[in-house]
Amino acid sequence: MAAGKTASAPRVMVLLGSASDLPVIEKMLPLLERFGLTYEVQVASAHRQHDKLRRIVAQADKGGTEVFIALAGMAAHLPGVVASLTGRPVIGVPVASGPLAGVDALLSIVQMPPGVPVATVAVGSAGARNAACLAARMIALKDSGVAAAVADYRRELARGGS
Ligand code: RP5
Repeated sequence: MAAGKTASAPRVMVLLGSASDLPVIEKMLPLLERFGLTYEVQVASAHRQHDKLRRIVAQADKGGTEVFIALAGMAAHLPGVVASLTGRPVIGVPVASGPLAGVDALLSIVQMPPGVPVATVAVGSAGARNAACLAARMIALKDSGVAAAVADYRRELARGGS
């Protein structure tokens, strides 16, 4: 669906609870590209499309996807359900889509039970960008090319970039 996608499993799988969450990843996708990471974006609600979600995660897991990023608003069970379906790292991004402005999603995503972790970032687009940075830092542990791209980005921030 998105640029950066490859024929095999993407290195980063980005899952959205709803197509209405798409604007939140606008600034995240160019970052994944900057870090040289292949990715795929899929909409798969934990509540409305449970079977589809299971299939996507199983296929990505089998294909070698290294990190999952899951965004959701309101009750926001998506990141936690993804973490229950894979042993790979899951980063959760709370979306401010309901009357509680993302506090609901933040608390839902961060409060995982022991043994099923979700690395939770800030609400909204800033959190989504950090999800890309965190995924890159994880993958950089074993990939010097990605590590170099992360270092380059950090140098840019130090020069006053954003
Ligand atoms: C969540 O409910 C989604 O992640 C979205 O943020 C919110 C509203 O979804 P829609 O009603 O717009 O599909 O599951």
